[in-house]
Amino acid sequence: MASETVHYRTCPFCEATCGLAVTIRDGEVLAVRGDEDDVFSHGFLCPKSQGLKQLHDDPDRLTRPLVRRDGELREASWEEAFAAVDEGLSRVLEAGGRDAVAVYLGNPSAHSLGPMVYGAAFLKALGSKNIYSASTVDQMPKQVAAGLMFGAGLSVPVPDVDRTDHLLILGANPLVSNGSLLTAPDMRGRIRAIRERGGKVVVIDPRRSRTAHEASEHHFIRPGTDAHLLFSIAHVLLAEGLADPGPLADHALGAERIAEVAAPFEPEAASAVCGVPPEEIRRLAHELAAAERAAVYARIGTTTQRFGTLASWLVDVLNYLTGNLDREGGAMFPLAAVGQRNSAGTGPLGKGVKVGRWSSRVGGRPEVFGELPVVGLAEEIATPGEGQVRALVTVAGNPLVSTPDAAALESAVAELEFMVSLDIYVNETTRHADVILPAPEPLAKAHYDFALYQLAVRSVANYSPPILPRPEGQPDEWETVLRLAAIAAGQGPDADLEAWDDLVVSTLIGREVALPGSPIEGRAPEELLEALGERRGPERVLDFMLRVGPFGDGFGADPDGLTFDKVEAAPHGIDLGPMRPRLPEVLRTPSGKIELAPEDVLADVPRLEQELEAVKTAAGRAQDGANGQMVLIGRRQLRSNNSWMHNLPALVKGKDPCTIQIHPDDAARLGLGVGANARVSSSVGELVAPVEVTEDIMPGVVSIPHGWGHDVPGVRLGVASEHAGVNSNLLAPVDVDIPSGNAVLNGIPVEVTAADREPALA
Ligand SMILES: Nc1nc2c(c(=O)[nH]1)N[C@H]1C(S)=C(S)[C@@H](COP(=O)(O)OP(=O)(O)OC[C@H]3O[C@@H](n4cnc5c(=O)[nH]c(N)nc54)[C@H](O)[C@@H]3O)O[C@H]1N2
Ligand SMILES: Nc1nc2c(c(=O)[nH]1)N[C@H]1C(S)=C(S)[C@@H](COP(=O)(O)OP(=O)(O)OC[C@H]3O[C@@H](n4cnc5c(=O)[nH]c(N)nc54)[C@H](O)[C@@H]3O)O[C@H]1N2
Ligand code: SF4
Ligand SMILES: [Mo]
Repeated sequence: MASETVHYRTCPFCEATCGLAVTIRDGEVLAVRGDEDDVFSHGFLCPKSQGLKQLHDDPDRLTRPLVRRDGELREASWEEAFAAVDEGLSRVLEAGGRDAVAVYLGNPSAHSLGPMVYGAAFLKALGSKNIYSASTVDQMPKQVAAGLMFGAGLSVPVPDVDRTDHLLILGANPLVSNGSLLTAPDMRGRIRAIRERGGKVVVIDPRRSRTAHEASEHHFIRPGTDAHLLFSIAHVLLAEGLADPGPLADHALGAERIAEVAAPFEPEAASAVCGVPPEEIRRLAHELAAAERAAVYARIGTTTQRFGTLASWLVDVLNYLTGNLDREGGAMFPLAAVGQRNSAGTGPLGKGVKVGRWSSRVGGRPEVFGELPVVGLAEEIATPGEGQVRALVTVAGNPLVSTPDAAALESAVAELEFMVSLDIYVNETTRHADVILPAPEPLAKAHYDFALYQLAVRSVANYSPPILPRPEGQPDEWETVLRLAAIAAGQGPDADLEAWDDLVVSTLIGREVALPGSPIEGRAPEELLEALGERRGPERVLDFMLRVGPFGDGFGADPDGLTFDKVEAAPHGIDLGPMRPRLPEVLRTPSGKIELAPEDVLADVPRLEQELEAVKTAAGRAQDGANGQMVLIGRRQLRSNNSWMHNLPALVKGKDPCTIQIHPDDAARLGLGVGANARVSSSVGELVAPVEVTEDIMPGVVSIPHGWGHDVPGVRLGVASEHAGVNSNLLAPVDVDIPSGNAVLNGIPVEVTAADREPALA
């Protein structure tokens, strides 16, 4: 009998980066447990961790490429598949130019070394303006706000949950999501600990979420109105002389503008819009100011809404006004061992961030961090003319489920001349592809949380090697990404990938030696390349980045510093301590100061004020509508991961999670009984799903989880199709937060009727 071995690795399925112990025998996965010795998660894990085993066992997971022949996706060899990609992409590039090929990068590409380390090389080789990602249905407003204030898009202050006494949470449900833009395994334990040490946790959410149940206090808020509430809290702090940024004031510009723009947002006025009573707004402000150490934290409920950038900006304005920015127990800047913009070279002076350097062809939508808002993808495909998108490359993404007006995007995608997907399933999106290139399962890939450690409450380094072999002939994911780069560069399907890998490393080295303040500033690139030795692939890149990073050995500058060898030799990870104050060196702004009042953000205040005025003049909020119309929000579920872990039996067993949650008063008013079906319609679509009546949702609001709707023709997801649910993004019209172009996915006006009745006339 073959012997069992236990391997320690980081879970790749969400932002929490839990350490897992995986037991293997004979290529079979026997068990997945929490790693008690993991320096960060100490044994914590959630049900999704079992996805490592279930994904390994899933017969629908692709291991060989599929190529469309006579209209059917059929198995092919890797050579045939890459030849087909070369033929398809070259044809479109030749006829339509670089912009004719669009790319969509999905969420798992931020959890996977291949796309993270080599994705940029592919995008550069392609040279298309039509780059899209899940970021513009997610956190882009926070990146825009933080980028403009602090000088880098990932300079996002993170609540120091382990040392705070007061945590104000808006639009996040970390007990279910396990934290986002906040890498901290076991958020339940960390939130409980705040209360156990006498602190307070306050949740603002249109739904009494699991996190709200665990908190000291919860307030309902009308969807999409967080900027009003946050402005009003700022207003109270400033009007009552409670604002006290202390030594932060030396590092900031523009404080006087905040008092100006906050002036109209008196609690009575803001309350009429957001629904939080004025005396409660005052109390929230007073308690925030009085707390010894407090942090304001907001997530996706506040970014995927009409005023995402204003809300995201105001969160850090409050952290500043209360003196809690960059202070232990407040909102702090993490220090990652690898790849962090805000620790490369020296601050506080830097180039800062510019948005809108170019715009999309059809919608004139401004660029953000080198990409275009994904709400514009359908129109770029569907609208003829020069620069029309005729081919699409998806990498670890399912935009036909995850992005607004899903029906319009589907019709557009069906008309493409060519589509290739780097994915693991034939799902709602990839069923349209001409070629599917399967990525290896997570256990057959190396892992290092490059992106998420930049948002972690402790500095951690942890590398996981592959522990299972890849099927014969299957390239690693990073090799496939580089293969796509070579094809995009016109080198055909058989280019020498080693040369590409060398090029990527050499480019990084070249940039770093030219960077003032780098530990290797001015050194000879050849010498450094040689010092990296025989290693290749992402491990060599990681070695380089670790060594030039803030904890690195600097290629000799600090012999005790980190190298890849040291990190590899620590299977439970290396803990490098809690967050520490980083101002002003963390800044990379043109002024060298925190830019508290960026014009690009303030430009959206008049739009918010219009809403305030509209309510004052009793015209009512357009968004809430008249005639008992409701608004739609989403929700995440513990056993789900956006649109894609629904083919794993352990995660979908039990009762149907894809329900319409509605308050008992609304259900009674609309004649919706428990278990009945309701029809929900919006300006762009409609769907029918079972009703779940609950006091946990605010009257006037309905909630449907995103990521479902698997019963469409052509998908090859046996289990998920039996637990299909409905696609909530059929209801989301194309509507954006203006400064960031991020989609509005919460606060969508809808009409709800009993499904057995005729829908109201459109
Ligand atoms: N209404 C509504 N819509 C939303 C949201 C919401 O809250 N409400 N949330 C938004 C958010 S935050 C996000 S991040 C997006 C997610 O949007 P997407 O990133 O488009 O969708 P995912 O469901 O994450 O799809 C992941 C895809 O990656 C594939 N995959 C999984 N693992 C791997 C791998 O290792 N390699 C490769 N190559 N492929 C892999 C899966 O098969 C799947 O096709 O959805 C957004 N959409
Ligand atoms: N189990 C599980 N974990 C996940 C995911 C998953 O699908 N399943 N997805 C991962 C991804 S990609 C991400 S981005 C993160 C997201 O992580 P979180 O941001 O924590 O995500 P949610 O659980 O959707 O929490 C958002 C909350 O915002 C509330 N909300 C909706 N509209 C508004 C509003 O207008 N104002 C306010 N104040 N609140 C509002 C919702 O009711 C909900 O409780 O989770 C990640 N983790
Ligand atoms: S919380 Fe996230 S990282 Fe931890 S086990 Fe669950 S899915 Fe994996
Ligand atoms: Mo996300």
